[in-house]
Amino acid sequence: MKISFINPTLGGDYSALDIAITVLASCVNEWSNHKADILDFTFHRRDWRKKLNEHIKREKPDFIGFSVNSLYLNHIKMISQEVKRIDSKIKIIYGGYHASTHPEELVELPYVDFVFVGDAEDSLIDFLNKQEKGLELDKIKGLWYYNKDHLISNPGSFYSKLDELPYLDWDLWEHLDDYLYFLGMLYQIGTRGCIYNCSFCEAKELRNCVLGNYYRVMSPKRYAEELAYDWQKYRKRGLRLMQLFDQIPALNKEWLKEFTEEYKRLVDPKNSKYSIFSRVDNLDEEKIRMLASSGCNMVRIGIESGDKFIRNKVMRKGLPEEKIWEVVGLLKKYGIKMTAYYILGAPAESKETINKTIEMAGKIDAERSAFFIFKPFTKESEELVKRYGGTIDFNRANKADNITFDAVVNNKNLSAKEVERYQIKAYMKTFLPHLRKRILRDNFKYFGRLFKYVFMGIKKGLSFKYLLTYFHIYGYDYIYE
Ligand code: B12
Repeated sequence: MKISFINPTLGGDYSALDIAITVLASCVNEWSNHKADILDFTFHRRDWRKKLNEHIKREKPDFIGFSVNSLYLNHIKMISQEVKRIDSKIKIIYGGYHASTHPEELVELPYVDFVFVGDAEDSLIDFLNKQEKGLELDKIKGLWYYNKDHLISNPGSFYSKLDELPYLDWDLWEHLDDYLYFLGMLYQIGTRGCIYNCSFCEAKELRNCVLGNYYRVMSPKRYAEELAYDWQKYRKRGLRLMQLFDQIPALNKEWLKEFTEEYKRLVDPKNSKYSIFSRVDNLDEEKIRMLASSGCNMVRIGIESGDKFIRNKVMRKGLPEEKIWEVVGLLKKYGIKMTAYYILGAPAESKETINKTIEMAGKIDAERSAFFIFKPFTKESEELVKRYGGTIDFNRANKADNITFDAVVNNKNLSAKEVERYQIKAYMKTFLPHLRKRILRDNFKYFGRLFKYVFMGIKKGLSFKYLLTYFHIYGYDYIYE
């Protein structure tokens, strides 16, 4: 059997190098006789229908799979209908976050044949085997579908044998060299899930929709080995940084100690930089010293809001302010750069609270400050918007396909439009000083690099808005420095 996974990034966000479909395709190709490939629309936003048609004619997939993120659902629906228009015999499979939390919604869509709830490393291969042999599908883990008029809805589970996973086969991505040029990084994840309950994050709801332990870890040795393998394989092709997507990699000190020591043993930390996510309350001086000595040059931290009530009550992040300042100081002391993430326009947000966030961001003065816009894609978020007297502008919400731009909530004392204005104010306050420093230091070199990066990007069909943003977030640091 042949399955093609589609990366439906028609909105222009070329940072969406999807790990989920890469894991699944790598498992199908490594663990079975079936064949899996990846069809990526990131560099084909204008000719995706032609690209899709050619792919179907050439590769003749039996199935087309999508990793359904709530914000990509409209793109995925449009592409799915085009697949059926080209060849109605192709079966369409949905999986991923929105599929696991909203299977009842997606299984009703006329062009969707199968929905998988939960992880699918092994259940997808079971599905392909049974399809090939024409066997009953009704016992397959996490599978939802209509058997004639009878709805089959099997509970899904989390995959736990992470050490046994094949290495991610990034060569499945046709435009990998373009990603390495425009981003300079590859993604990896050696743990799955999270133990925290932030109200704006889908993690909590996913944990309630899927069976098994949500938080799982790969052995530090196995994880470090795969990273070393990626460095050896992709360094010459422009790899500059391993961007790790583990949500809480620094939670366990013993795990972190073994991981950083193994990583140092396998690669030269001076030219094998990596970046991690972390919560401030998962970090202390000893952990930061381990990270600094093993090549970690960037820690990406969710501060979320400068207002204590919004940060700890509404968002339920639970971060004491003094811990934020302690970690900011320690990262500076050990020369690790910081990306600070903030969310603007959350439930209960007002002019006072959003200004507190901008004030705090100015004081933290992270190397990079990213001001995302609140999107109520969790059921709890929708309730919180209402509870604090806000409303969701569904016209805006239906068009929004990212967390980087575009506000969709009108709070009692702050409209969606005002949130977008404050986002500009926030970047002016935090980004301009860094830009000024960069231009004064690099002068014409800065403009030369900017022009080349954006010109190349436009030529490759990328969006000007994202090119300008990502040049300063990823491009400049990872490609030129
Ligand atoms: C890593 C990550 C990314 C990576 C990789 C995406 C990925 N899915 O792996 C990148 C940087 C590309 C990314 C981008 C975005 N992300 Co993100 N991301 C995460 C993160 C931190 C971890 C996800 C993870 O564990 N991935 C590892 C893979 C292996 O696990 P998985 O995705 O669960 O996939 C398994 C199953 O779901 C299933 N499965 C998945 N897809 C499919 C497809 C088929 C056909 C089948 C059968 C099964 C199946 O099998 C997979 C293997 O077990 C989560 C946060 C969190 N708490 O989880 C947010 C999260 C998934 N992201 C989120 C968002 C909003 C985005 C963006 C829209 C942000 C933006 N740029 O605007 C984009 C969308 C890109 C996209 N293609 O989906 C939201 C999604 C919420 C929702 N309701 O959809 C989350 C939950 C964070 C949050 N705040 O809530 N993200």
